[in-house]
Amino acid sequence: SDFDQREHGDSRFISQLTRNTFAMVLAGGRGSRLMQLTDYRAKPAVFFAGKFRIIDFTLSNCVNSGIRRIGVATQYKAHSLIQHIQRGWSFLDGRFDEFVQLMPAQQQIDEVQWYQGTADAVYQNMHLLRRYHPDYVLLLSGDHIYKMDYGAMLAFHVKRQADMTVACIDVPIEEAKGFGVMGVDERDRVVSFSEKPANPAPMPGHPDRALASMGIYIFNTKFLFEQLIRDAAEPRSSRDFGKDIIPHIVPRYRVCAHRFVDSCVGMTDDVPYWRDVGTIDAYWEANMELTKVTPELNMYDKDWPIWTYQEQLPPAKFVFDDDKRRGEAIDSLVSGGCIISGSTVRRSLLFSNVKVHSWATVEDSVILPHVDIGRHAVLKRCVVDKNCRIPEGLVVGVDPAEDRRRFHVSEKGVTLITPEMLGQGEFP
Ligand code: ADQ
Ligand code: ADP
Repeated sequence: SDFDQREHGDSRFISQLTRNTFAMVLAGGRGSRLMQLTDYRAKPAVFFAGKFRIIDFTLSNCVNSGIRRIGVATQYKAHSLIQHIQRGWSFLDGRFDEFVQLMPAQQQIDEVQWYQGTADAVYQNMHLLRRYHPDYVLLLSGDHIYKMDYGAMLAFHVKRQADMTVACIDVPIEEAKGFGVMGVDERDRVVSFSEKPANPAPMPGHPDRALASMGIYIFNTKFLFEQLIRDAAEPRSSRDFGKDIIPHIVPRYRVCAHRFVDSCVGMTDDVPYWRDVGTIDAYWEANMELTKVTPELNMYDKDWPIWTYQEQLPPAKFVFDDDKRRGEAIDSLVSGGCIISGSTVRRSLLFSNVKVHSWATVEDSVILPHVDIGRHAVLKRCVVDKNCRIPEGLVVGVDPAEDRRRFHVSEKGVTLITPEMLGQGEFP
């Protein structure tokens, strides 16, 4: 048959690799540029795309790639994240040696300290990793929205006989100072690395682009442990992969750069999709993009489902109110448990259990779960946090000076509304 022996060999080869990999998701960062959205939850637990949390995309990538031994290192404001993982990610089957395991900081080797940098978070869990004796450790961040087949990156790592492989993407040079920036040779071996450089080096032949680390690393396990132990004995180290470990190993070992385009999945129009939704503006824009007719992020791909925890809820409902005003939503994503009654929703995302009452208007907004929008309220370009009760007649997004007085307004004029700002905090 035409079924090529080599291809068959390749897929067997990759499934061997993914099975011998342990993925560790670093989910302890503060995400402080998301302002009050991360007051009570870590960035990976922030809601995204109408029914998911940010970390669901990374965890789904693992499961869909066939990597099903996963640890999640938590630290900052972890309650909401832990609850989400426990409720939503316990479907993996321990009988097949599949699991998502929580790795909370502070209970490990050194009891007086929380995790320091990212390398410390892994160092403190080495004894857990050892138990599973994986050949490879895949280190991920729980902060980004993207779809990626880590199997392709593993195959690259092994074929290139690398000690470590970094996933990379090219970014506009003016954005590069927020990343680890790399130089590579003609075979994509990394020859230089600088973490968040003030003057990023451009890619050869592309003065306006730089090659950025995505913070996704594959290590041979033994090599990783050696490096973590070495770094831990280094008094001046900040225990960080980007700042300490990678700059140390690049000139001494074989570090390769894997191009994201070679492993991204289900692209629309061949645009590789990867977003850091780290600011209110980026968060709002990435959500808004999903209301387009054909968004760049395809959430309908049966071959690459995005898993999450979901409550059992009745279907979204759209009703005429008593005055026969139509309740409607257009160019919008509306989740279970929502009721839109005699009101209009345009280009918006309503997460679970949002109620929109008569004469209200919601436009270009992201409304998180359990929000109640009172009659005659107008919300334009807003992000409304979970559990807000928007009072009757409140108008937001029309008079920026007025909005700034009560709420947080971003550079691009997106208004963030939280229960505290409305005087509805749990502990006022
Ligand atoms: P940053 O994202 O700025 O840069 P960092 O703040 O260390 O690096 O966060 C990396 C990930 O680890 C995040 O998901 C964060 O939540 C998590 N994290 C941070 N400290 C942690 C801790 N102590 N315990 C558990 N989790 C923790 C990194 C790289 C750059 C690269 C960018 C790509 O350092 O080189 O370009 O990611 O986004
Ligand atoms: P999420 O909204 O992220 O799913 P919760 O609504 O359960 O999670 O909130 C996360 C955690 O923050 C919970 O422990 C909750 O009690 C706490 N929390 C939420 N809002 C406040 C508040 N205004 N003051 C103090 N704690 C809060």
